[in-house]
Amino acid sequence: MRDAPPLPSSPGFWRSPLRGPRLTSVLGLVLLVGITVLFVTGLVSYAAYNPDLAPVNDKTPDKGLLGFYLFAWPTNPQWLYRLTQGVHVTLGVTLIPVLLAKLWSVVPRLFALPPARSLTHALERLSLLLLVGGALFEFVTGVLNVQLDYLFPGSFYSLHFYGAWVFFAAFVAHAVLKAPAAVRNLRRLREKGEEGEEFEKGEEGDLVAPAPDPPTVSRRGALWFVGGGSLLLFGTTAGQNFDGPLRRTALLAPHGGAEPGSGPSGFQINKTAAYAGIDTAETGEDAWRLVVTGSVAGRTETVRLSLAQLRQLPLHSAALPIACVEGWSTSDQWWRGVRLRDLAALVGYEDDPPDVLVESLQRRGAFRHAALRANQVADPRSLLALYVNGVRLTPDHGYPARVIVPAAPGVLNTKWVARMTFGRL
Ligand SMILES: Nc1nc2c(c(=O)[nH]1)N[C@H]1C(S)=C(S)[C@@H](COP(=O)(O)O)O[C@H]1N2
Ligand SMILES: [Mo]
Repeated sequence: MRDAPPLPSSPGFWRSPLRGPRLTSVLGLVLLVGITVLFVTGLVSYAAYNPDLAPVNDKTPDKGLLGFYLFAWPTNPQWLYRLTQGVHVTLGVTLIPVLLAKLWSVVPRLFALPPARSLTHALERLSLLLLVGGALFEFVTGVLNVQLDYLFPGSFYSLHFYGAWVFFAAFVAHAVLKAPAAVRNLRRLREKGEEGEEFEKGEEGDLVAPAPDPPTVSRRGALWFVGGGSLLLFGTTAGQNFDGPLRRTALLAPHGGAEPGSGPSGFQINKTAAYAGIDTAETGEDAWRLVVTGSVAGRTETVRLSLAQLRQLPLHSAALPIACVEGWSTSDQWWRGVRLRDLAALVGYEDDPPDVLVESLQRRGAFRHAALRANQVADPRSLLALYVNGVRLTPDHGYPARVIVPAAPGVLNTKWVARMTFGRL
């Protein structure tokens, strides 16, 4: 009589000769390093929004203690956010094949029976559920936000933020439990070679197929395959942080691959004026006014400036990039406009400019307003820009006036500015 076909819960069901301590340990250690970097750059990215400054900046107002680490985001070096967010998104995309391979390498355990042998075992499996579910959730929400920014519901930030903490708690527990064995496994394998090695319980020996199929690819070949996938993703993503021909290699980047046009205004545009619902009647020289308000020592002062009047103020230049949370960035552009601290001085803040709330003509959308911290206002390179690369701002880059601040995430660089309120946010 023939045996019944094995079920996924029986070890004989899994026949790939690739599974085992080596594959799982190598992939696990790559993820240990990579995901730690993702977590840190992710937290840093959130801090860069200055969420503790004002409700308009805070995308996860119920975070409570999870905001314990927030700090005042600096303005130096001016490429800071370009680096941290570029690393976050590029590395996240690059690690996708490694994550998938790692999950594949341990998939027999998903079906292991009995579901729980003891309370400890039950807890361990529960933490694995959070680990695997959390990892998939973070990668999927991250990729969706980068790729489908226009479609993603407003909750991306909170989903990705809370998901990161749930995942990371499980990840730390898992890494503490598994990393020593992973290192031991790799060391032992290097010393004694692959075959016939006995692995202790909990050291991934159970992943070795008891009745393996003949190999179709070596383990080294499989690792090259995963690495090649990562390299391909890296090569089609990283270019969105550079100019010229390199940018055109960013085939996977939603904006990066598109030709941003040429000439002085030929750099990445996130939301167009049409998308933001900006009415040209409101931005015309006659209609548009900048309303600047401040209140020093209980006295509120308001100044209204036409575009012509703004142009009469001292104009300054600064070479600064735009770096978006989606992971694309521009090289330094040559902005020219009025210093934010000079605008603060107009309404009474002679020396120490305070925080400011910047509001756009735009009526709907989460990015129509943003708050900037005093250190950002005080930086002499922080401008209300009227020109870029020697020409007037185009409507899509924020005509007649937009904010540009060194090292800040793109979202704080409000376009089509109409109103600035200094102090008392
Ligand atoms: N009013 C307004 N300002 C805005 C936005 C917006 O949607 N509305 N998008 C922000 C985001 S997310 C980025 S990355 C930058 C992009 O500026 P750019 O389109 O000139 O490259 O503008 C910022 N300023
Ligand atoms: Mo952005």
